[in-house]
Amino acid sequence: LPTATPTPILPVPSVLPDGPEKQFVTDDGTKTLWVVFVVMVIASAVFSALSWRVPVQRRLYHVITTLITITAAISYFAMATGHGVSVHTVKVRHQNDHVPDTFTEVHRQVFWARYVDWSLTTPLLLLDLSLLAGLNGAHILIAIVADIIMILTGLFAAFGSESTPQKWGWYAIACIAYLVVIWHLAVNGRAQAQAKSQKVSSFFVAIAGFTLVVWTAYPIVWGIADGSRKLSVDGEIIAYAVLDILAKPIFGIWLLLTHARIPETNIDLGGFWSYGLGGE
Ligand code: RET
Repeated sequence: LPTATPTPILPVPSVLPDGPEKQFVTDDGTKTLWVVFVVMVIASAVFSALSWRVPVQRRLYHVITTLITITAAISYFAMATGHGVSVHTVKVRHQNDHVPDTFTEVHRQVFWARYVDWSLTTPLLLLDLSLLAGLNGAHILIAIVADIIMILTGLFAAFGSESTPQKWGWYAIACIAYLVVIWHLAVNGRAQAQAKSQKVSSFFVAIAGFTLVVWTAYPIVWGIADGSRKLSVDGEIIAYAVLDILAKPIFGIWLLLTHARIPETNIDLGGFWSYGLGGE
């Protein structure tokens, strides 16, 4: 009689080989993305409502600022629903004291939708500030192009391979472009605002100073999160969430309310903006 040999039952390994470490968003990150989406929608509604109370001739800042929060709302909707993100394979360096450094492979999510958002909204924010200061067209153009270069090279840096000169090379180019932006605001913008009026000048110094502080935090967060991967994906989302709320809704409401109080902030638009309104 054939004897049935019992099939050996293999123990299930308690630790499954699950490949490289995963740095992915969790519930906290997703919740934060939804909260910021709602904040941006509310801000857009408030800014639109504020614009109805002023004649078209004085709505330029309202239009620009509302477009900024609408763009952010769209980008946050994408990220909260899992769009605008891709997985980047990176090598993380572990520094050892007495033996050579070792590397491990990590799969990390990079939310590229941010860079799409920033490439549209940071030029608009600069436009708000440039118009307030009364910068000329040449300076506005240079500041905006430098800003777009900053964001796009920042995107390339985010997808650059770790431990290559390429990644930090892109980062360095982005930082130089950022210095060009700062130069235009701090030097040219301030000089122009001073020429306009005392009130405009002190408001410009305050809001451009606020902008400078908030904006400078972005490359710092980037360096910790995307640069050296020391911040989790959730941590990165929360840090950018705080900065985005300061840089867009808070900046926006401050600009629009002050604009309503200081008539010298008005810009003579004429041309196509007032076309068909019969002049005023
Ligand atoms: C990057 C990385 C590369 C170096 C530099 C950066 C600067 C980013 C800035 C972003 C500002 C974003 C704002 C968003 C709007 O709400 C791209 C992070 C210099 C200044 C204001």
